[in-house]
Amino acid sequence: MKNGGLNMREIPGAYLEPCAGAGRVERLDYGEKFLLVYTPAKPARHILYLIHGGGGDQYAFFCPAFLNTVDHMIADGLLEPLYMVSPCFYDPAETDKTPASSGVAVKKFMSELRDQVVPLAEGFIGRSFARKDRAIGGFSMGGVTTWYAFMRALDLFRWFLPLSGDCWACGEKGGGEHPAETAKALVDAMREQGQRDFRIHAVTGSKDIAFPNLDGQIRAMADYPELFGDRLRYDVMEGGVHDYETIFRYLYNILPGAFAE
Ligand code: FER
Repeated sequence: MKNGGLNMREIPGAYLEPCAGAGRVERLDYGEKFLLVYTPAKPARHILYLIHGGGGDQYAFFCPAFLNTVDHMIADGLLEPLYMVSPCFYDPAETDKTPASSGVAVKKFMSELRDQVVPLAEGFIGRSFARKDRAIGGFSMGGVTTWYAFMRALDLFRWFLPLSGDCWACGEKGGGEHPAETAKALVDAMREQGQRDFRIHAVTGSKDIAFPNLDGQIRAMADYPELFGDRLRYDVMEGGVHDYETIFRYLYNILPGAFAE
C-alpha cells in the first residue's frame, strides 16, 4: 500500500468562481430518473462517474464550487480534460435517506449503473470508453457505492476513488466493524471477477465520522500486499471532516493523479 504523502493543498479561492473556459452540463432522462453529464471545454480521453452521499442527489458534486474548480484546473493545464457523470442512487419515490435505506439503495443501484447509467452517458458522448479511461468515485454512501463497484463492476472500471466511505459488504459500516471479513469479501469478489489490473485511491480525514470505518478496512486490506500492494493508495488529511467542501479539496488534489499509470 502506498500510504499518505499527498500534500492536500487548499483549492485556490479564484477556482471557486466561474471560469472563462467552462464545460457544459447536460441532463439525460431515463424512466423516472436522470443523470447529469459534464463535458469539458477541451477534448477528453477520460470519464469519471461521481456518486453523491446519503441524502444527496445529482447536484451534490455538480454544484458551482466543484464544477468551477474542475473548469479552472482544466483551463490551467493542471488536469487532463475529463467527462464527469453524476447519477442518483435513490429511486425517485424514496423518502427514507437513512444509512439503512441508503445501504439498500446503493446495492440495488449496481445493476442500474451497468445497464442504464454507463450506456446512456457514453451513448450521449458518442463513444464507449476503455476500462483504463473509466473511473468511479464518491463521498460517504457514494464511497460505499464505489466499493460495491469494485466488487461487481471491475470489468467496467480501472480507477476507484472511495472518499470517506467504507465497504458495506459485511453490513453497515462493515469496514470498521468487520474489517477482516470486509477485506476478504473484497478479495473474493476481485478473484471471482478475474481482473487484477486496477487502482484504488481512498481518502478520508482524521476528524471524519467515517474515518474509523474506512481506516479499519484499509488496514485489513494491507494484509493482502500481493493483491493490493501499490494498487491501493490511502491518504488521511489531518483535521478533515465529513462534508462536501472537504471532499472537493481531496478531488482537487487527487484527480491530477487519476488515470496516470
Ligand atoms: C461510513 C460510510 C457511510 C459512515 C457513514 C456513511 C459514519 C453514511 C452516512 C449517511 O449517509 O448518513 O463509513 O461512517
